[in-house]
Amino acid sequence: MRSLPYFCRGLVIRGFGRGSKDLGIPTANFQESVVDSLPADLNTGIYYGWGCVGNGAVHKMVMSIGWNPYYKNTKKSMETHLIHKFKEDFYGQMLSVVLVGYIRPERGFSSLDELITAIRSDIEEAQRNLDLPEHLKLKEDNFFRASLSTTSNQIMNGH
Ligand code: ADP
Ligand code: RBF
Ligand code: MG
Repeated sequence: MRSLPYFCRGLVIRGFGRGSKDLGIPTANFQESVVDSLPADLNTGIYYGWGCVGNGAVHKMVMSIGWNPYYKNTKKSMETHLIHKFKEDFYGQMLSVVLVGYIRPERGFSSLDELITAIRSDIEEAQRNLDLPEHLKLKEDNFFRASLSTTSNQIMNGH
């Protein structure tokens, strides 16, 4: 996909409150302006990449972009699951991510169990792919170290 790798950052807002966290798969939802800024050629679907909260460590992540057909959302969202156990929630904080690879389109499922099984397999695929040297180097990208006091646009123009 032409737009990859795609760098973006924005604030974490409250999501749909469906208890993804209770399922063991919390997803940090991006503020609307981040969703609205997506390039037109970046398809909806499931991606993997790297992400960090504030100035914290960079972790592997999986992201769902779109309307969650299983729930038939009317609002497009970008939901990031960081593959790391956090001690606390980070609503209102700055989340920085780079989308590195595409896994699959979003789809509907006939049960919540099937959705969770699919997400677990996405996580495994992300774990494996991100260990490849060409993907590991993005973890060290200056994007994750740039001062957060600079506006995100100024930073992203560097890419
Ligand atoms: P919501 O519907 O508000 O998005 P979730 O159940 O999806 O609620 O939980 C998401 C929240 O959980 C995030 O906004 C973040 O504050 C917190 N969180 C804790 N650990 C993680 C993680 N590993 N990945 C993403 N979010 C996490
Ligand atoms: N929602 C869907 O409706 N269809 C999907 O194929 C789908 N895939 C997902 C893959 C990943 C890696 C993640 C993190 C979320 C996905 N979601 C999908 C979104 C999911 O429905 C949402 O996070 C729910 O809140 C989980 O209960
Ligand atoms: Mg969420």
